[in-house]
Amino acid sequence: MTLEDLGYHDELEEYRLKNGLGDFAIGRVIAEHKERYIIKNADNEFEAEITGNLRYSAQERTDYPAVGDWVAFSIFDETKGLIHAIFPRHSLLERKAVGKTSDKQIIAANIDYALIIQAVDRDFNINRLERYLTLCYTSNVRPIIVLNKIDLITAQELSEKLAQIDERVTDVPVLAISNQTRQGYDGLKSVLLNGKTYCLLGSSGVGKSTLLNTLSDSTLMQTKAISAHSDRGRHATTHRELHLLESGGILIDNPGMREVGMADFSAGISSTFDHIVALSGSCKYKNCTHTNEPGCSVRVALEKGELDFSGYENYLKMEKEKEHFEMSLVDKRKRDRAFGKLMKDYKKHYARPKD
Ligand SMILES: Nc1nc2c(ncn2[C@@H]2O[C@H](COP(=O)(O)OP(=O)(O)OP(=O)(O)O)[C@@H](O)[C@H]2O)c(=O)[nH]1
Ligand SMILES: [Mg+2]
Ligand SMILES: [Zn+2]
Repeated sequence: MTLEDLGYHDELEEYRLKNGLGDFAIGRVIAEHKERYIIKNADNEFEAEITGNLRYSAQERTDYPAVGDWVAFSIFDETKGLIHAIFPRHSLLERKAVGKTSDKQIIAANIDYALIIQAVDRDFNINRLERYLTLCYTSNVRPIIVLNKIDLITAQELSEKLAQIDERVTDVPVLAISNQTRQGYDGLKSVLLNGKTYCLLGSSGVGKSTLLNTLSDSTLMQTKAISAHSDRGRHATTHRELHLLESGGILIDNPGMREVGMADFSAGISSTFDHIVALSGSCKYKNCTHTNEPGCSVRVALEKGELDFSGYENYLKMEKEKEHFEMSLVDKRKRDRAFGKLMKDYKKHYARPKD
């Protein structure tokens, strides 16, 4: 195994040399456990922390290493490490933290492709697919849709689902597989390229970890059967983990997502709904909301049946969330600024000058 198999490439090497990191070891973060990071390089795995300096200068979550990051580190005691620098990321998958209005959560860094996995039995949902697509487009990650557990439905049912996706989603590869029968595995393996990094996204129980295990022919990750009565609290995977497949390709397994929270989705929404954006160019009003304005081309297309109504509704819903998120960011900044001013005033009035 080489660093290149792990995804290392020329641009990273250039950065390393230009930034005086030549004396450090280079590796990739494959797991994180509460500010302790597991780093992998061609020789070994290391348990590492970040330097005090890095911690001191970190201002937000994105300044800390994430799974998928490339880092420069020093080695001690053979398998221990100290992280000195994080390499620039070519992509960062982030989502809104669950239950928080303006906080973001990092999913993984330096991802080339996301495998968006839905199980065809009860998880299948195109609105949610569109949310994942938007997440990918915003984060500079190429999406691939994977329908799993096709052993549970008939060929007829599968082709109906594929047709439904085709109605709403353009220009995204769609694969249909079964981890149980390995149907569709050849097609899947052909999209897994050596040195490229793939992030497994999807709800809990759709078979992400089973897919990783089956592809690697070993039990890398624990899996768990879904209880018949309730899906709540079953999460089999509780942390992110990066694995290198012997057949080529790097897979990052994730805990299932209960909701695909939106954060900064502006660029992503227009890519997911590019057909609506194209229509909106000929709306009468420039800031048309496509809801009740006269001369709205989107409404006209809907009335003519040229535009799928559920897709349109999903678009409006996500636009609304985006607005809401942006507002809460503005609020947060205002609060932060007010707090900053308070501290400044406090220091001015009460802090004594040093003598
Ligand atoms: N019938 C069928 N069952 C599958 C298939 N793939 C996975 N399963 C089953 O689905 C259940 C959940 O699989 P996991 O791999 O744990 O799901 P996961 O997406 O990793 O779930 P979390 O880790 O909780 O996010 C297990 O009982 C698997 O055996 C498949 O292709 N067909
Ligand atoms: Mg799992
Ligand atoms: Zn309009």
